[in-house]
Amino acid sequence: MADYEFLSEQTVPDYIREHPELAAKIDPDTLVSIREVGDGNLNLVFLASDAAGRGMCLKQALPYVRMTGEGWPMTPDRARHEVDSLRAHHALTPALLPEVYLYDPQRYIIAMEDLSDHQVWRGALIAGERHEGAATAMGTYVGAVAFGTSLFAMDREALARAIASSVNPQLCTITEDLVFSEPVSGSDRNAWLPGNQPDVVGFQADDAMKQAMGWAKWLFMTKTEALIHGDLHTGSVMVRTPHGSTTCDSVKAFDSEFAFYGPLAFDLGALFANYVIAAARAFALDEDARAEWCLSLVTQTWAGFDAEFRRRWPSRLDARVWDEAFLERLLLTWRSEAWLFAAAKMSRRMIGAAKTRDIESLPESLREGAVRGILRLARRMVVERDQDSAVEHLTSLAGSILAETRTN
Ligand code: SR1
Ligand code: MG
Repeated sequence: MADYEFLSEQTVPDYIREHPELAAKIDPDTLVSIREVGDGNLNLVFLASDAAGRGMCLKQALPYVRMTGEGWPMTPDRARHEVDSLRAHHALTPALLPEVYLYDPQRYIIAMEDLSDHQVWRGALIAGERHEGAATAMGTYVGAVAFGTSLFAMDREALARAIASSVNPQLCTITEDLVFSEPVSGSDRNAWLPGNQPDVVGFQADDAMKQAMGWAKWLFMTKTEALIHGDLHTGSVMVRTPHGSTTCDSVKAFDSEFAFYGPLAFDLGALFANYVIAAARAFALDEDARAEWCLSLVTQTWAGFDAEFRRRWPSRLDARVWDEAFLERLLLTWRSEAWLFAAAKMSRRMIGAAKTRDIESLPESLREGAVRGILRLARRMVVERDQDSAVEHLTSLAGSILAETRTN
């Protein structure tokens, strides 16, 4: 039994009324719409709008995983990790995150900017839309976080306190199990199409893949580099374009309840993996030009990241030891680790729990080839990153494998 009250569409007006800082943003007496729109795996999400057209989002963490129900308890304190990271990241790149209005630690509710004039990027990608600028913006976001929440920018005491309060073991355990351990070693939560049985058997028998996932999990559990988002897939990004345009005028990362001080390249790898998944869908549908465009997002994100990190680099603390040669070596390390994390993130979505709609909404006959291609690509990536981790190499490898393995 939870010891706090869950929000409902009926109680949202009173909740706003009871909090003057919210009632100043939206009129609880003239609400014209209140909808529960949570479509993620974990939380309740309400969108409210008033007669003057003002909106607000109220997100509440449940004490269990919504995807499975009460049988999988999960700390609602994850909302604190989300709000702390949203605030820290917003301070670094205000345009790329929603504004937080209030955090209620008794009921684990975050009140924040309404983004209902945006779309979830994954949905837009599935619909075949283009949102130019979104991938670069996400690279900028990760670059700002990489620098601004790290030892390059933070006072030693403040950094230690930030690391301590970011420790998020329950959410990290989900990632450690679902992303790194279970796909390659087996779990009751895994599932795949009968036609992909040989692909999964090959994947799980691949010693290089197993070694790579062990390494990736170790990095994830030991590298305390920056306050990463922790779940930066295309369903954690909102995009908006002006009417008639395909160029974004707003891009926002959200849903950072998995945030903790972890390996920076995990966020890059999550983005890369989800671009590959979007490309696999497009190849499966014989939309080759679109698939190549999806793969070009990898290059755009890396370029945005690289540019933003380099832009901030001159203001680093202790340039005595962190010189230009260090910078180049660091960027190469992150690029190679991003390949590794991308391989983990793309294969978990094919084998493990919590799959992606990009692939699941394909007819089974097409899904089989898309899954085969992604698993084959992941196996190649964990090996090839040691030879050449250029992003162009990743996109050309992905293009040839995904085009070759598609089915019809
Ligand atoms: C039990 S949560 C399953 C997945 O949903 C989240 O979005 C994360 O990706 C997590 O692994
Ligand atoms: Mg999420």
